[in-house]
Amino acid sequence: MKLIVIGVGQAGGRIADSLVAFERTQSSTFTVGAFAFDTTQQDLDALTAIPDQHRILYGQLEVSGQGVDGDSEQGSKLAEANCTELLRSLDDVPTSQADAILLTTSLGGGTGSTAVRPLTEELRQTYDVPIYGVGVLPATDQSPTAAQNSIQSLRTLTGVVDNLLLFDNEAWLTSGESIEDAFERVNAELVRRLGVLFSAGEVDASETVAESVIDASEIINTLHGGGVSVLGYSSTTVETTESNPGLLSRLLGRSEPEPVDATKAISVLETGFRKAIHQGLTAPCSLASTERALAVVGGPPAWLNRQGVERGRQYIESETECMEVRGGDYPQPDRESVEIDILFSGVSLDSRIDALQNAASKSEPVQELPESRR
Ligand SMILES: Nc1nc2c(ncn2[C@@H]2O[C@H](COP(=O)(O)OP(=O)(O)OP(=O)(O)O)[C@@H](O)[C@H]2O)c(=O)[nH]1
Ligand SMILES: [Mg+2]
Repeated sequence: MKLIVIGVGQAGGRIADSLVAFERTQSSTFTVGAFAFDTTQQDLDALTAIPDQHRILYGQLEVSGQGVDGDSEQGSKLAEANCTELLRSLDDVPTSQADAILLTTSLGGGTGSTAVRPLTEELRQTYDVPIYGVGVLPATDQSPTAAQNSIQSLRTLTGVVDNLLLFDNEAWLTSGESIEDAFERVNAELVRRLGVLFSAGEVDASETVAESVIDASEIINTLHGGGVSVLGYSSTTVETTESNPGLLSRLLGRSEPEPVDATKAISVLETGFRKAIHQGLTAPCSLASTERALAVVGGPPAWLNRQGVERGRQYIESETECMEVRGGDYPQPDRESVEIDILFSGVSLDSRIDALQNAASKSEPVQELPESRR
């Protein structure tokens, strides 16, 4: 699936930047352009993968490149005033190739979380592809302002973007780690899940033995219907041995992988699906509320056993009670692990919203999130 990726604010910019860096490790490309918009100069300067000319500072007259420090009112004003100009920068990439636009941001800051709505509204004037958000929830005890901003932006953004993929810092940050190390680690976790999903749709089917390759429309159909989504993931190292090449293979200059014992492959896949569902979610949620799901099974082709993949799909159905579960392969002949990446779309997040609402109430009151958006 080809994407235009726009990271807004510090967390958003870093996630977009890491996604571009991840793409460079894959055999297929899935971005047609990547951008970072921010009110903080230092945070734009710290990015490494997004080209300089696509890192754009705004609001410098008002905040001198220092950011809005969580002030959502100011963030919102700056975004409203600058979004048309910011989006002009998209003119130098082949936007017509994009299947969707991805806006990444934290939900607890003042810049990114308030820019997504005006950017989305402006983008809709020109593009008719779906616009997805990736939003990072703050740790509960981080600050009442972050909690308040996140409740507010969740409420706004779920009604604005076509789907909001959530990542919850509370579930991923651990104590004893410097905050910079922690962010780098958790961003890598999020980006791996996003990257596998989007690059799986870009494998060239003619070059692989994949029986079912995912295309952009399947990702779009899974995300269709709005609401919030989470991603589950697991990775299992597997043996990859190459047999002595036969005559044809030698003539063609390639060696064939040795067949993998079916029972072993099925077992790896079954365990992988279980882990992806129960240990690897980007945000805790009630899986029983899943409306649609999509599983990508990546790894050396010999390990992508049909029966194992089908059992995994059935397992998702039984855990989510969702009957709309799509699946596809992501053959990666050079890898030594089997990766399972599952998108759960239309989930509800009850207990996290309650915790953030409690934390937010320690400062000024915010409007409650309507039941339908929980
Ligand atoms: N997962 C993750 N969270 C981050 C990262 N950087 C900041 N955060 C979290 O994001 C929230 C703060 O949002 P930022 O993205 O820093 O804010 P901003 O959009 O730049 O807005 P201002 O700084 O207020 O102008 C807090 O909850 C942080 O813990 C990151 O790289 N990864
Ligand atoms: Mg910032």
